[in-house]
Amino acid sequence: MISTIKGDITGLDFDIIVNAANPHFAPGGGVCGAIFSKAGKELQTFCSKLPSGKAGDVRISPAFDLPCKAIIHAVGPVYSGKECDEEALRSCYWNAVALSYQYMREHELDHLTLAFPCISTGIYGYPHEEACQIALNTIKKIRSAYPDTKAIDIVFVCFEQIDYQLYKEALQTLI
Ligand code: AR6
Repeated sequence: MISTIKGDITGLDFDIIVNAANPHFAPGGGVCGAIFSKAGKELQTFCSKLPSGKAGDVRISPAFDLPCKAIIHAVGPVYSGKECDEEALRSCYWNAVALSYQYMREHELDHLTLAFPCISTGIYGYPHEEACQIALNTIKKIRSAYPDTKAIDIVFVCFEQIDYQLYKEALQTLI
């Protein structure tokens, strides 16, 4: 299932929540700031040992004090209007689902819950509507290329009304 809710991703007791991260996997503002402050110092210690990445890359960490089980840190692109932005944003969603699927297999789960924020649409400035279309098209593509990934229930957690409205409308046409 693919759905959307409005709210704060840090409160969810999902298997995995996704962080809109920076290339150093360091604490920051926005959803990243909320995740690091609620997960506790141990998350910062863990993430400081991760190799730095580039836009589109993902890493996984434990959730420490958060109610979910793990966090996937996805490095969104800083919006520049170039074609590479779209490719990088697509990679965030594709790689996060692929890594979640790997986690599901490793933990011998037959089902997994995964929550995404609207990556890059805050501090990184990606236009909301384009970002929403890229996110949903990517999820659609990976589910059709790898049908086993349909065992992952995906929820887009929108902090802002504009995103919630966009996802609600786009999901109606997608389904
Ligand atoms: N739960 C869900 N979504 C949230 C929350 C929350 N608690 N808080 C904010 N959002 P942003 P980016 C939404 O700025 O644009 C950080 O400093 C927010 O409304 O968090 O990818 C990182 O370290 C927006 O829709 O991430 C990076 O340096 C969405 O999350 C940089 O910001 C993404 O906004 C990443 O920028």
